[in-house]
Amino acid sequence: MQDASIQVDRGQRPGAEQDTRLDWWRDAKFGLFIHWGLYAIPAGVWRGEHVPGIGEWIMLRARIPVAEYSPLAEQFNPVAFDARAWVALAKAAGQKYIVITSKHHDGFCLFDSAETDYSVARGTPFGRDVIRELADECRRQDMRLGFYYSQTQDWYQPDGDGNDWDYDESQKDFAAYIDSYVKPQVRELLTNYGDVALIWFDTPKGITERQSRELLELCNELQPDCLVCGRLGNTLGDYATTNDNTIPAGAVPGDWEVPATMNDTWGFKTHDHNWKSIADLIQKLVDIVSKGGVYLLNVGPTALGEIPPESVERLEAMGAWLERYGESLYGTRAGPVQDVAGMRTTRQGEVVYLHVFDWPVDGTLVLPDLDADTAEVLGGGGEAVNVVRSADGLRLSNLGGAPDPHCSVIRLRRNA
Ligand code: JFZ
Repeated sequence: MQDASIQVDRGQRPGAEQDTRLDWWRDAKFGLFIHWGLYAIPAGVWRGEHVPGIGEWIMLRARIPVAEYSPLAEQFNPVAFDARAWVALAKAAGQKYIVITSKHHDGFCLFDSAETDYSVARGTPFGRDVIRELADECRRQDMRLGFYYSQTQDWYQPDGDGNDWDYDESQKDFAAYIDSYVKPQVRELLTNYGDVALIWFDTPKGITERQSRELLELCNELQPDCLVCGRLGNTLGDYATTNDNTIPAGAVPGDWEVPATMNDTWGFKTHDHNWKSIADLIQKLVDIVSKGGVYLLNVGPTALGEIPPESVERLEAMGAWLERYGESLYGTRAGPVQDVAGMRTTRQGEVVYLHVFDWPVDGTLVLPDLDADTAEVLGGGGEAVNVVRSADGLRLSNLGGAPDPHCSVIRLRRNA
């Protein structure tokens, strides 16, 4: 049960725990996912009709022919795009890395590629290399940058996977698409933009073991420190991802990440207002980290290049919380107690952090299966907390009022 929501796409290498290339990512806990491309223009509406489902899939969901979808490029002019502001927002949110769609399933590229003119750099009035601007800005602001890259599905390339409304599947040469298009593009991404933190491959579908392995070897050859997400396929890659938006029921060993949305879409949609609350998002972050995972939280910028204000507000609130309580998450590992309702734990060496979602009105908590000599309410009034070992477990009292409306934190220590 606990492991059920980790996808089969997981990277499971023998000895992965010893692989120190992942250490920064294991400590980071929180990243920004950016889904941005031509789909931001229809934003979930085609020919006046709302197309249900995630926004970046509109081309497939509405079976839009390449001849009608690709001219969206001529309209793509995101004059409000500001790499400096995007990176600054991730910083303010307390996020330690950014992953952006360099090419999603629709095939449109956010980077300047010699392999195609179907890119923001060559095929739009905007004419700029978005990935270059972000990479430069990340370097300036000391932020790690990774690239989402759809290696199997490409609905624009005649030999790519997925588009059966323009192209005859039986005529496709998928191997040629991998060898003469995907590999050169991965080479470009790992050659032209400086240090790349990770490559986020996705939806492996029918990619063969050999094709996945050759892509992995290419990444390792070009940038040995670049991590490869488990959605490369065929159980290759450095770490696992859960099903989108799915948090495991309990602690899961190994290296894993939860990719997640703030509403119900990755790519921007005008119709999607189903925003998760700030409390929910903070508690999800705490929940994931307490189980040993990493949270990759998405924004879908508009066609103008603006991150929706609802997303900005949420990220800034999460950053404000992390500013105060970051020590209880960054660099920690899964906590010793997993099953107490409304509470989570993380561990850093001998220190245990107790996260309390619903602060007790009577200022008292009883915690089975926990042991400590001292307890300190982070950002609390500074009153000494009473710590008593009782038959029911560790009893904390004189906790005072809740320091935080979303999640308060108590630091537990044992005497040396
Ligand atoms: C994929 C993409 O198709 C989608 O557009 C988005 O980029 C998302 C982050 O990833 O969607 C998936 C992939 C895998 C699962 C679910 C949705 N899964 O394993 O459950």
